[in-house]
Amino acid sequence: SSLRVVYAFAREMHPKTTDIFIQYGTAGFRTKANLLEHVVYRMGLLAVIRSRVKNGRTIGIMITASHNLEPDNGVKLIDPDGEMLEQSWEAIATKLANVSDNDLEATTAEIIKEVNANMTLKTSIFIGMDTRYTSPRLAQAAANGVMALKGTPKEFGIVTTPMLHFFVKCRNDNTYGTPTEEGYYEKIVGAFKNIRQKLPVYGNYSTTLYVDGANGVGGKKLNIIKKTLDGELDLKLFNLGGNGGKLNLNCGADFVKVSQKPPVGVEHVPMQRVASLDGDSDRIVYYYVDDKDKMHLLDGDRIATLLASYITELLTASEAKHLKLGLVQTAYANGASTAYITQKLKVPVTCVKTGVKHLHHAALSYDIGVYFEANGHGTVIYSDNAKKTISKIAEEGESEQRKAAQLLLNFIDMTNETVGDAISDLFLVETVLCARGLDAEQWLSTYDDLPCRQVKVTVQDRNVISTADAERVCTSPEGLQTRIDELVAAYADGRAFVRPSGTEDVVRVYAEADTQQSADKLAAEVSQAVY
Ligand code: NG1
Ligand code: ZN
Repeated sequence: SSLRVVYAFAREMHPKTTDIFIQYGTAGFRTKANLLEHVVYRMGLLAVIRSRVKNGRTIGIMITASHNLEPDNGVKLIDPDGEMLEQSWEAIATKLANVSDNDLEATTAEIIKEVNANMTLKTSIFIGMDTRYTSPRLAQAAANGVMALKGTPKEFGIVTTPMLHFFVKCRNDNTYGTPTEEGYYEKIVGAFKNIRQKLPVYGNYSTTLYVDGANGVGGKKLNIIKKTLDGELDLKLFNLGGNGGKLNLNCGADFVKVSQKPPVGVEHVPMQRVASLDGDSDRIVYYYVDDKDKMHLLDGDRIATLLASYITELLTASEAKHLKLGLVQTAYANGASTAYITQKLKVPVTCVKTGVKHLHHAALSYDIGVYFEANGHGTVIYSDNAKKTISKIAEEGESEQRKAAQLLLNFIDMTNETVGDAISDLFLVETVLCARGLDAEQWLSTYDDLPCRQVKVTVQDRNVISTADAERVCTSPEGLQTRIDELVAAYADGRAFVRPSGTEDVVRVYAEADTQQSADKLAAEVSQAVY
């Protein structure tokens, strides 16, 4: 059969050259780039099967290893509404990725039967990639996989991860926007410009924003956007990938957040706010360096609280207060942020397991759900009911109400609701800072973060650690939680937890306490207990 030819082709072109088991984790498959070609080819096959189970709706394949260093790469699938691949398919993906070349044909046939895919349906698969030098070759392997099962690949070349999520969503729901890079700029940057016309710059807000592009794709795209801005924002871009700058190396959102240090490659002007993106531009954190050379971090928790409080303000002004707004965090959220949100903002908070799919899912239970990981991955999602209500007020409300609702509509348009998006989040943050006339120092002063420390511990088998209660409690190995409790009890404002990473072969330890010294010490002690 023609499929025979397909599998012979796979063996020739994208052979499985390793026996190392690979798992579809929190962010798809991720490992050294040279171990991935057969995996990506097979994800091309799986994307077509997935699309045919979804009535031929478009599926996305993104080639990226996000904040990891250059030698790594990865692949993940995007479901029709622009969300992460449905969890039950992760096991299917893992199975397909690990079978031998000899078993590929039979396993593919088995999967097709199991999921009941109608293989006669026409299907288009969107493929995007980040800036890694190994990405083009992997994107080609994905396209070959798609064509092998008679799907049509559409390659977008180098795009941010959230752009590809946006394109997939638009392709399957044209009311959301146009599935092109221009369509993305038109919607998101267009809404930002629109809102700037309504909210003049005032107070301590300055339109100058420095950006650390992590030597990845996000900075390059902001460079395109910069040319279309007309004084609304004066972007000064650093780490754009030139001058020997290496992807994510000592720069980017993950480096800044975890090391609590400013990135290399950025000119530091005291008190100047800087936005730091990660390698595929789905994370963003802010920071500034003060006149004593001390860095102050404004992370995902800060962004979440800023956005939630502004949306609450607009909801009140538009008299749509009955819409329920809630915030979703993980155990990594700084305790001070959670206290501020619940006690000062009076916004309900849900805590879920690490991984965007869990946050997104929990956010769906609110009319308006703001979700952010402390590392800067997050967005806001609005229910149909919320959108309808706000649109109605924007048309029919009293003058003041109408104005607030119209701002809210612009705010919604500026948001990439499919997934956390550094570029979209950047425009959202800049809008709120401008609306409130804030500089970075004032933004920081809304509450004081508890000093914290995050470290990695390498153990023989990270999966011996199991957790419960949104990863805040360790259920095995026996005795570990008791030990952690004992250690924590010795510190004022102490809190600590451990969990196995879903993307690296390590156990992560997080600790916070009343001073940096204590947080560091507690993290070290808990690491010792894990070891
Ligand atoms: P793991 O490696 O499971 O901790 C990391 C991040 C997640 C998420 C994923 C996907 C932390 C502590 N963990 O997961 O939040 O962003 O990568 O990129 O930041
Ligand atoms: Zn990323």
